Amino acid sequence: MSSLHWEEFYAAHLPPADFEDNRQLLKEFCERHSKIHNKIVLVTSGGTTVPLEHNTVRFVDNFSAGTRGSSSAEYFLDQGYAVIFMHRQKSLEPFTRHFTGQQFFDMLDISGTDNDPGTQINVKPDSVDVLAPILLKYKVAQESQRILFINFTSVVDYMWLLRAACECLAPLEQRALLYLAAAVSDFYIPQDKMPTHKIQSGQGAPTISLQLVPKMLAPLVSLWVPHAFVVSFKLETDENLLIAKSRESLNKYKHKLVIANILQTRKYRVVFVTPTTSYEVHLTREQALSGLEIEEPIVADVSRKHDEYISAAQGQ
Ligand code: PAZ
Repeated sequence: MSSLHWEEFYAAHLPPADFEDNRQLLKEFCERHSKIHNKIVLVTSGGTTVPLEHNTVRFVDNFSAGTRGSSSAEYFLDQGYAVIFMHRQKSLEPFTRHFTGQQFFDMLDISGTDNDPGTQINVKPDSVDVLAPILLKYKVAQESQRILFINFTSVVDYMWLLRAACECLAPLEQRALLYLAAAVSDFYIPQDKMPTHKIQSGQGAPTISLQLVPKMLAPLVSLWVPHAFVVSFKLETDENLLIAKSRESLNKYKHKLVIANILQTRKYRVVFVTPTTSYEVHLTREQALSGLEIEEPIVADVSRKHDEYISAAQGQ
């Protein structure tokens, strides 16, 4: 199974409909924060889809809920970064992730009836302590324009937005950090091999042939953002492959860090693999029970490494 060269991939696949609007938002965001000498992190989050039809009824998806990316985005804001949060539509988002499903409604009280003009909605007193700190952080991030939300659905949308974000981040050089936590499909159906309309069951069971998505980390590191601090994630299900595959990725793409994780244990254990070392970051049982999220120490460590990288470049 051979894959297209990355340039052929872009030539063969149209950008998403709202691409130009997003590109403009990315450009303005990066220019604004570049002027005031902020560091910017691009956090990618959630899984990409692989549509089976142009008028997409069905698609191949993956497990990612966007927990890693959405929580990390909050910790990067705490560390003083401006954050581009590039996420799968309808996956978890910073701040609102704390109140999914019915949780938010359960925090509210309503008095009066639906046609009573005096109807009041209040946050229950015992929920104020939970909601207030998160709402405050959200307001600060929004009002200071330190977070930009950009969303994607398919793997093709993701690739277009990733390259556009890189083009806008490139002028920041070392101050740009890429934290690529999205679970991006390795396989897809090229647009010219996809049926236009819904696949009909009357025609029998379809044979679906997937092709390899080109590895965008190669042009990203060497051409698009050659001075940025690039962190990729590696997910495996076989512990025996985890470190070897992470090291292979570092050797091949020459970026700064791979954060390796196993599907089942990813919420409390990751391994930092750098060109020279590898070490574990994990939560103890007590830390996990107390509500500490592993993204807090992950982001603290990544930010520290990024600062050292900036200082080293300035000292040259
Ligand atoms: O989104 P989530 O919190 O459920 O999962 C996070 C993750 C496992 C997708 C991420 O940590 C990761 O490893 N991303 C890269 C996956 C890969 O392409 O190897």
